[in-house]
Amino acid sequence: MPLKALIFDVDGTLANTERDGHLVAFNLAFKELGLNWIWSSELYQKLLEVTGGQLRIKHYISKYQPDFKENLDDFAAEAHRLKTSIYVDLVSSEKIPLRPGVQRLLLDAKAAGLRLAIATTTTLANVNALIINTLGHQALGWFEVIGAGNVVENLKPAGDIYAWVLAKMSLPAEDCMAFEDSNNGLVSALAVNLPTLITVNEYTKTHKFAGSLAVLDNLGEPDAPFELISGAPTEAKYVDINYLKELYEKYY
Ligand code: XBP
Ligand code: MG
Repeated sequence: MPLKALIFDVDGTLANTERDGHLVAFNLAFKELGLNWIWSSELYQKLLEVTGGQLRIKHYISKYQPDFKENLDDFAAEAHRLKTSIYVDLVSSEKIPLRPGVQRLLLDAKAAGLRLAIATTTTLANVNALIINTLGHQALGWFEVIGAGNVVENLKPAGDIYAWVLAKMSLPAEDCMAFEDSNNGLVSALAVNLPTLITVNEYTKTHKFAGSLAVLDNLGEPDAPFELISGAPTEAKYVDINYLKELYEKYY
């Protein structure tokens, strides 16, 4: 089939790292810095509209801590460095699991000869830690390109990170499919014309996802079918290469 590569977002798509990793790490970093800022899950859902940890911290301060006196750029950089090291420790010790169907689909895709890549806003160290601690060190080699936030100037929802990954793979968008969990991620993938399959999570289930291939609750497993939230009706019960082919052929 003409579909040659799958490009995965990380946070919220491969694992529920926003809720179980990033949010926890931001709060621990603030505590370690002697600040009494505690981001609730409800607040974090709103803050997620701003992608990238440093930008999110700056946005939070401008909106919710107007009396904060330190230099914003310097503070955000330092707090973010601390947050990243806390996150990496957390992911390495607590083992945030992959979402349903992720490992199975990656293995199926590899066996089918599909090329794999990652396009994320988060820091490379975070991606590496998650992959190593869920799939093992060797799995880093499954992804021929890992595009992480700071290699491009404009983070999602800009299309820069997907454009960067496509250029590195020397593939046109029509040979690939993207996997995302959020509207910011979808807008980023669509900016470079990548057909995109959505799996929602608790933070993104209210997003609209206009232009996606389909919206599912998760990728599903043979004994735990996905729920089709929107998109063309299908006989598929879980996302496998056949279902991807079905989506891809309907799209083109
Ligand atoms: C992920 C993000 C990131 C993470 C935190 O978005 O927005 O900011 O929340 O990671 P996406 P960093 O899933 O769309 O790529 O703190 O390392 O930025
Ligand atoms: Mg995401």
